[in-house]
Amino acid sequence: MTKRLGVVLGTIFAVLLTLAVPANANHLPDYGPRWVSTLSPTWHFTPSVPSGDWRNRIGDGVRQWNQLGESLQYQAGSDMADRDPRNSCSPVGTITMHRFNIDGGGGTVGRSGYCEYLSGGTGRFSSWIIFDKSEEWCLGTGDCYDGFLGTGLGANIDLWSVASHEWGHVGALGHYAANDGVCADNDAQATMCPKFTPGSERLRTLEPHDIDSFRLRY
Ligand SMILES: [Ca+2]
Ligand SMILES: [Ca+2]
Ligand SMILES: [Zn+2]
Repeated sequence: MTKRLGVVLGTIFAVLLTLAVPANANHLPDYGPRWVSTLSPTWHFTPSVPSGDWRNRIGDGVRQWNQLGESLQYQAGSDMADRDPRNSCSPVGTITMHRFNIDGGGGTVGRSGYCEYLSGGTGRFSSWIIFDKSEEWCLGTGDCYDGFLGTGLGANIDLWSVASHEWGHVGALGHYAANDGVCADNDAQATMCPKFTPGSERLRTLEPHDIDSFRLRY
């Protein structure tokens, strides 16, 4: 079977939102092909992801989607060798977790991508998530420091939030527009908004628009 690397578009930026313009919320656009041939893909850490809080928060992220009870259910698998997933596809039906520098502190904090079938199957072939090792990650489940990045200011990029968001991309969900009403920086901010405020924990749990969009697909 043949396959190809998807375009890398799944990026979440950690910057303060500007004034959000209320708008009618829309269902999310696709981010690459949906899972079709494999609705029980397995996900795998690589040695680049430390044990403990790192792995627990990534697990918290995938749980948000699994607990919706739809046909797509991610299954935990054993560790796989690390590599740069942007250069080659992992085996069919697998999703790999990576942690390395993307662009230094700030800017992009996480990224997701995929491979898709070109023949011998339909839809998404495999997928991956990279977390930027250079961020001041907040690894717990409580309140993260509210403030901008800076030396000694404290950890303000919420790993659980970023994990929930990137897992949405693994499920082929794209972004809302930054000025969509569901992306206002408040307690109802949707997980699949493209930006969030450092120190915010608002993307951890899914909002109705995220849920509806996932259910439309699976
Ligand atoms: Ca970064
Ligand atoms: Ca906070
Ligand atoms: Zn994103």
